[in-house]
Amino acid sequence: EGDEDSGIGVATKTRTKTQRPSLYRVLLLNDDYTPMEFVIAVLQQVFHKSQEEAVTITMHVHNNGVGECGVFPYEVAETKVTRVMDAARKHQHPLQCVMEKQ
Ligand code: NFA
Repeated sequence: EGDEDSGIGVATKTRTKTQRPSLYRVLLLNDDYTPMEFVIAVLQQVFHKSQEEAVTITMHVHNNGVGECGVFPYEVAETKVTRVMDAARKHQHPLQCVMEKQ
């Protein structure tokens, strides 16, 4: 007659907290001078938007002052902001693109 198992044990499994990458919202800001067609082209080329999506976002920014182009991990967001700002500078448009932690 052996001793009975008490049924009480010590949990030993390590539960590692999953590390999810921080996400950043990339935003376009309205201004009075950047041509609509330039903004539409940037949204298609940098953010892989369709013509229809690009027009919708451009009109949203135009009407509301700001609009979202997408949500990305930090380095991807940073690269897209740089591409937009480089294109705007090259064409001497005042278009501003920023990122913010989601
Ligand atoms: N407001 C600009 C214009 O009337 C168009 C624009 C849209 C600029 C979105 C910047 C962002 N030409």
